[in-house]
Amino acid sequence: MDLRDKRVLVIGTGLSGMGAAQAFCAAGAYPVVYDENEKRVKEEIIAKLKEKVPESCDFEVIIGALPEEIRRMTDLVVVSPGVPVDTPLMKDLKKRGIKIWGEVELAYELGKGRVVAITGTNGKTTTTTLVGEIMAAYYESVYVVGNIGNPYTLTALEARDDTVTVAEISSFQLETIEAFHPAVSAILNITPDHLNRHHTMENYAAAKKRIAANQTKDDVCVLNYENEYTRAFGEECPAGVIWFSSAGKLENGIYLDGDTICRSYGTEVKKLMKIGEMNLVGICNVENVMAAVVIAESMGVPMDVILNTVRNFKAVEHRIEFVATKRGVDYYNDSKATNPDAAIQGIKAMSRPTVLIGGGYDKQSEYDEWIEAFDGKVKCLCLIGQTKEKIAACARRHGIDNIVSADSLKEAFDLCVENASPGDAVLLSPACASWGMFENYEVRGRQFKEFVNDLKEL
Ligand code: UMA
Repeated sequence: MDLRDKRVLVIGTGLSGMGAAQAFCAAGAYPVVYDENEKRVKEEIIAKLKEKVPESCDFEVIIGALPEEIRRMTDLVVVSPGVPVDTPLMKDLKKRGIKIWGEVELAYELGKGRVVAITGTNGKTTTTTLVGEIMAAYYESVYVVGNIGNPYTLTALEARDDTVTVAEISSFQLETIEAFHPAVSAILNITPDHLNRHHTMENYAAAKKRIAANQTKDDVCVLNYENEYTRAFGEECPAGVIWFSSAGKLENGIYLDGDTICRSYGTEVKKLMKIGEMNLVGICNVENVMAAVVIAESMGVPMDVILNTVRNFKAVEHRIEFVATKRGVDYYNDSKATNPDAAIQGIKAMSRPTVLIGGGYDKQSEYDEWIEAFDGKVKCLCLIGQTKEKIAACARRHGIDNIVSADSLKEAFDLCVENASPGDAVLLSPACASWGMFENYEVRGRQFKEFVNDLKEL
């Protein structure tokens, strides 16, 4: 689509919206940048954008209500992922027949080269980061973008025909794609999350599956054989499927056999590496590595380059990240565990008595499976945030009584210090989003790490 002189509307003034506005300016369009939240400061947004766009770009910023004349004059809307597609405003724009894209669709339209797109309830960030590192070890022009916190639109205009863009894509972003067509896609797993936004598991899974909607048999979709939703999707997936499994041998795919990762091509089986060669802990990370290996292989990277990068790869920040040992206690930051399934991986990775910080924003999740995964290891459960009572009630039903609660992360941290003894672990793995207490999970994780680093030895 030629965007020159088009009147476009960007909804949301967060990372995505600001990225989209910059891309529109660079493409010669006139963006109206809009945010429903009256607390956003118009002058600050204008100043921020002015720093980043050419002087000739004629943009406008609107906060609060969106005037009728803007709705009438708009040719295209680009919506941020955090904006639900069924709000009254979105319904009104749709009714008017205006084209609505997500920021990912806009970036794809503007970009060049091949795209790898990775989604899944958990493991997206680790897998995307690892795939990005593998690509960078072999190709010259590589961008790692998307839900990982680096808006795709910011690099799309710089992409060349030989560029590889590795994109972490969320279900929110997939709801608003149209022609987005990755050469290689992956769905790592689908477990309950974001049900307040998608309402049902079926809707959530349907959004995830859109990642392959424009793929053909010439493309590749990497899927988890051990997840009921992704296994079923293999039957209808329009791309050629490569499976991964941490639980059993596969005839054609990548799997864990004892402590060895193997790649099978029909009757030929190659032993790739022992899991002890990885610097990552937990079965979830074995799955992430297996997915990354076949994604990279499908993108034409030689296996020796792939395996060397895997051997050197360290855990990403906020994902079962070891912080420090203080007063004989090991501290781990798993702030990225924003849903119960991710938090299950966090507690499973602990091998000692653990004081666990949980709770946060209420996404209407159920916590039973997470609490069952405690497996006798959680000696004290310290709860924060909107969900603290719901989680406490659930924990009590599962026979856990040592529960304390706190009004802030600092208070929770101090309670952990009090309750932990030498030889224990303290784990921040909240099973909930951080919203309401923090801007995002990164801020929550960094604050936790600061408290750990500031803790004096006795
Ligand atoms: N807003 C409205 N109307 C609404 C809702 C929101 O105007 O109805 C405005 C808000 O006032 C705010 C802006 O929209 O100013 C925020 O937009 P956003 O929530 O889409 O946030 P961004 O800062 O643009 O960040 C988004 C992703 N956020 C979400 O999907 C919620 C970031 O993923 C992503 O890194 C970034 O784009 C760049 O691509 C974060 C996330 O939490 C990490 N993702 C979820 C997850 O991983 O579980 C999906």
